[in-house]
Amino acid sequence: MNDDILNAIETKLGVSRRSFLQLCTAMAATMGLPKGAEAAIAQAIASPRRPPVIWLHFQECTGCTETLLRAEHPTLERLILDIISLDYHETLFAAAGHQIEAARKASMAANKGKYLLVVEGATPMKDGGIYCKIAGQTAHDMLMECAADAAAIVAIGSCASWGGMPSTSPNPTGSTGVPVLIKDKPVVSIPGCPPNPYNFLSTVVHFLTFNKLPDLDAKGRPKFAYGRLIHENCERRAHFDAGRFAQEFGDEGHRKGYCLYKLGCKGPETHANCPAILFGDVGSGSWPVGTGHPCIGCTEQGIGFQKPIYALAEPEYIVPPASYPHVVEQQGEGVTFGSAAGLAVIAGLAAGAGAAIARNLGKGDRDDHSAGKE
Ligand code: FSX
Ligand code: SF4
Ligand code: F3S
Repeated sequence: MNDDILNAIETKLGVSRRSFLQLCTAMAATMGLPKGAEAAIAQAIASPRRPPVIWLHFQECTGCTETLLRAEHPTLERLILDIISLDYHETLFAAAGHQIEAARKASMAANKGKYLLVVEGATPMKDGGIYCKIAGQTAHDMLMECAADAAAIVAIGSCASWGGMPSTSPNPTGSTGVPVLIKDKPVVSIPGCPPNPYNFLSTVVHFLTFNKLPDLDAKGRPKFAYGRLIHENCERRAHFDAGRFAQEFGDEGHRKGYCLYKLGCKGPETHANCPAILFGDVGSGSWPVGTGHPCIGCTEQGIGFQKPIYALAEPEYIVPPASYPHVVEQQGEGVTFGSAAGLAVIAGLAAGAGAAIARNLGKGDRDDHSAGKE
């Protein structure tokens, strides 16, 4: 890669070229792209071309936006906000009222067929859609208006993907997701409540680099992020295979980090890369099961917000025994890793390398700089 591009990156993002190249390589690996794709990714990120983005907010808690912005080290949100041109976002814009609506219409008119539409939140359809209105327009009308000239649509979060929490039974406002309402445009869903920002970043980078969305599964989710079950990469999987389960919160098995299946963990029927890429900035990142809470299946339509926490998951291809051994003190005995579980964990860790690098990008460079000054 030529020096001009790398210099441009150092100036644009304030990260060292070595860290940046590591990130591009790891991102290409995470997305399962062929060798050489890292150069195309680096070039696309360095390019001054920034795709215009119109970001809508409907029925939601704004957690999707928050998860992008609340990294302790300004890396992910900086990468995202530097590679796109955010032309409309109710929460982040200083402007409001007529001014912000005029900005949205101006951007859409100037970028017909070129802008990316990001939708956060569910769309209520009952009673003419009156339960969510922006600037006097129903969410549904605004969605249709903005989708008409979009190049592609990203449904960010479970609410936009299928209705998520607002659509929980009895679904009083008739909430639903973007894929149900838009059939004539490419729509990618990035479910999760909130979704992992790294999956959003990778999807946007894929669009920026190749001008198309990544490969999707049957539910419209990027395969690179939702192709495996949580259960396949879970660090507690060896306990599952060995029949060691926490029986209730706070018991000995729970304190020892045993499998959370009997506490209602939906990892065996939920597809997502949470255990591989982790969330947040605490230590080197964490995730629900890592903190001792069972996965509630927030990325899986039909599971998250629908299947109660007390209901046991139905593993897709490993049926556990009907009764479970009690937790016993195992002095001197290590946990035996089933080879499939061991390999899956290793593969999962490799897939999460990009997120780990992204998480530490700003931090590492900042540490390097401060070390250099001493
Ligand atoms: Fe909240 Fe987003 Fe959940 Fe929904 O994330 S974190 S309720 S998926 O739309 O803001
Ligand atoms: Fe991990 Fe849950 Fe599977 Fe247990 S049931 S191994 S805690 S994903
Ligand atoms: Fe959601 Fe389960 Fe991941 S609850 S964040 S899919 S571990």
